[in-house]
Amino acid sequence: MSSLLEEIAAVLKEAQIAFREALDLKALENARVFYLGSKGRLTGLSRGVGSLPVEERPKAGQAANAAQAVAKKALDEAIAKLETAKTRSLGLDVTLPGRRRQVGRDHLISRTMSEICGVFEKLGFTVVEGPEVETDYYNFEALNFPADHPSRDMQESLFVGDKLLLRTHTSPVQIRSMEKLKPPVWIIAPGKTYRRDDDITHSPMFHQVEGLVVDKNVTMADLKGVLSAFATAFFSPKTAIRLRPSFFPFTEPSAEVDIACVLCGGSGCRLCKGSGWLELLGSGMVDPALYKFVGYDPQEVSGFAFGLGVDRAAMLKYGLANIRHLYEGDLRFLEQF
Ligand code: FA5
Repeated sequence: MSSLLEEIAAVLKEAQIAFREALDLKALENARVFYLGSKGRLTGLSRGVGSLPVEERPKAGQAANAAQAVAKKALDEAIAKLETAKTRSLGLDVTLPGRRRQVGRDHLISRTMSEICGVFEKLGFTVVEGPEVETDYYNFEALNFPADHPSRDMQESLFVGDKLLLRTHTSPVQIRSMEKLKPPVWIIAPGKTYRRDDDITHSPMFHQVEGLVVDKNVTMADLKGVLSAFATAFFSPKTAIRLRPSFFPFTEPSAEVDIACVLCGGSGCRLCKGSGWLELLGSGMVDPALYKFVGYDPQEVSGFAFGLGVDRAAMLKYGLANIRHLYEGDLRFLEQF
């Protein structure tokens, strides 16, 4: 038996040295398999206890178990030591350049959209949404467009099927909202819109924010008050607006709304072509003809609506010369905002 005990002691010593001196985790794993694996040397010696005479087994068994425990402890210490060294060596290279984290941000259009919606939400409007693929009924018919209106032409609007098109404005959401809600209605509807347009101030895909108020005793003064509050909050406290007579099939009377030129403040410059004003949006009092499509009583309620070009608002506020900058995905441009 003494020879087995001596052998256990010797192999344990060897194992401790091997573990301590292993240069990396791979070498350490090889040493573990060699001494403590199922066919390892210390494991083998422990099994050898079974072949001793019965009376010798307890002592030898104890010694074998103790040796395995000591070896296991030495192994754990060696693993911890190598892992600490590995982490340290990773963290210690002070010559490596720092890694700059890419921080994302909202695209200028998303930001402008949130700013616009934020102002109207403060004025008591609720944000709603409508589909971008729209039926002829919601995009034109229920908005009182005559059958021969040029924008109903295949050449003007982007049709995707029979009487199905990419909405040309956010105004269909007026009808969809009135169908769902009972007055008072105070909603805004932001979203993408599509037209066969393409020049430096017009894009085939652009964004609008629709506004609709239907309530008791609503007048054009309310329309002007709300849009004036918007212009001062969104552009600058001094920004004036003016209403110019216009025509839309779904509002009567209708008005284009201009803001005082953001560059010259109204005195006239190249941007406003000397007029002192810049066109911002279309608006008007809801034509009572629409109420018959949604079951409202025109004797009971009145309202106003407006449709604001988000891209245009961004161009005016941030001084952009070409609408295409918004859609080219050039970070050198986008990162400025
Ligand atoms: C309309 O779309 C009406 N639905 C607005 C409206 C709503 C009137 C409610 C009355 C009541 P208009 O076609 O003028 O109107 O477009 C509104 C705004 O969208 C324009 O002032 C302009 O800022 C923007 N816009 C129009 N076409 C484009 C385009 N291709 N690219 C970028 N912006 C555009």
